Amino acid sequence: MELLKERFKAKADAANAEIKDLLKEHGTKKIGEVSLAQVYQGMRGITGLVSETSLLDAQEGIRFRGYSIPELQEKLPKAKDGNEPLPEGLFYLMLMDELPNEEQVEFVTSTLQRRSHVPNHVFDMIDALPLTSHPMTMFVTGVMALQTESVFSREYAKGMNKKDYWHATFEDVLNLIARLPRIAAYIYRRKYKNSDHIHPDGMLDWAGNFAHMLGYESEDFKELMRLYMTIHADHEGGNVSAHTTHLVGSALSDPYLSFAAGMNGLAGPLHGLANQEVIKWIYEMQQELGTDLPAREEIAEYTKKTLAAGKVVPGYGHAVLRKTDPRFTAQMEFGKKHMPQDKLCRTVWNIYEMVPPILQSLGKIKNPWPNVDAHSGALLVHYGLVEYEFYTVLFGVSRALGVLASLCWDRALGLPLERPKSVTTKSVKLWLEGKEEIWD
Ligand code: HAX
Repeated sequence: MELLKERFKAKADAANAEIKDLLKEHGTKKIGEVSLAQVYQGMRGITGLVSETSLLDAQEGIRFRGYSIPELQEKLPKAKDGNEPLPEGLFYLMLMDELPNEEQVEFVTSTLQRRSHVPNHVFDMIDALPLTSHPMTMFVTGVMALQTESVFSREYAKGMNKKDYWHATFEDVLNLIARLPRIAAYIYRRKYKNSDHIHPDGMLDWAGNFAHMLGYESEDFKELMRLYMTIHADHEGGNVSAHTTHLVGSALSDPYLSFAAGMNGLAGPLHGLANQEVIKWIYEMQQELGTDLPAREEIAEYTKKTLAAGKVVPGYGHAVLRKTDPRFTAQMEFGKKHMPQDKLCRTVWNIYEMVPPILQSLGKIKNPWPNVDAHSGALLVHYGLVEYEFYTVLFGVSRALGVLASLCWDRALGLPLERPKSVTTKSVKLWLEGKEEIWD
């Protein structure tokens, strides 16, 4: 671990020097313009953040430190006899900006294993919530309870030198990532399996052990978890969960507080909760039509009905992407390989044929194509993980890898408190009338 930290510190020092020079020479260069519409419409397209771990291209999709998902599937180390990348390897890549070899990934796996103990009061806090609570509420509660373990907040209270922020953050980040699968699996077994909990298996990789603790032992499911945990990990800095984690972290809130805040954002239906909404929508369609394999025309009619009721079609559209999400494609390929006859997957593929032209015909939707959430639930249902309210927790465990690697960089680069300017409509009107210069 010390070796990993030393190498991270060396990289961070080099990056700091580079950014200092960059800003000295180019700091006054304009990176874009902001229109009034952007100010009112969710700041779409405004470049205003640095997030080192990944970059999203509207046409090509996500690249993690320059690598696309198919490239990661090819280049990242895999479990023995496995085909999917180990998410620990992606974490290493995002953190260290270099592809890990097998030994380096094994080191991350064993570091996480050693740090995975969850204190009892975390389980007590989760147990205090009614069983009817949403799994994301339980998840955030568990993370908040775990904040008692924060090295950052303890060291800060002692008067930590700002040069050491990165070091305390690094410790918290590894501890938190190590413990999240245990917390998530505890929630799943408590809510859906009569609190019949399963002990961790110290011989398994991070995602394989997570699958085991959830109660799914097949190799195929473990492979799905490795893929799932890899592709959901990061989507550059502006999405709600990443941005919130970064924003709250910018106040020097410790990684537990920052991540919990990000997870509250992931729990929204326009973001991570869309994965449960997709399966719920398909189940409701099946029920209404009385079939578990609706015909394409029936899907089209149901889609139009959903839109006419003033609802969104979950799993479709994106604030940045303008093509089919490569995370959707990766999951579709997994489905075609492992379960080509599965009726729910076939329905997802039929929806993919029928929905985009309908959304496009409305004329207002910028991206009619599926996002990551359009497919994930169908794969989980195939292996028996049918409790769709739990799906966003899986997303959250994966998202920790990206947003927490980013938080290490935030602290290592000394990124300051985030504080953009806001305006009131009254001040905008005065500005338009030339009576007030509100931006000076
Ligand atoms: N179904 C119906 N209407 C949709 C739509 C969809 N799937 N996607 C966009 N629209 C509507 C918007 O609601 C908006 O309508 P109004 O003008 O009446 O307000 C209009 O089309 C323009 O929206 P946009 O500019 O194309 O999209 P946004 O950047 O505003 O929103 C969203 C992006 C992802 C929030 C949006 O596409 C959506 O609500 N999709 C469904 C929910 C979903 O799948 N969310 C998950 C996104 C990926 C993710 O974060 N995963 O975690």
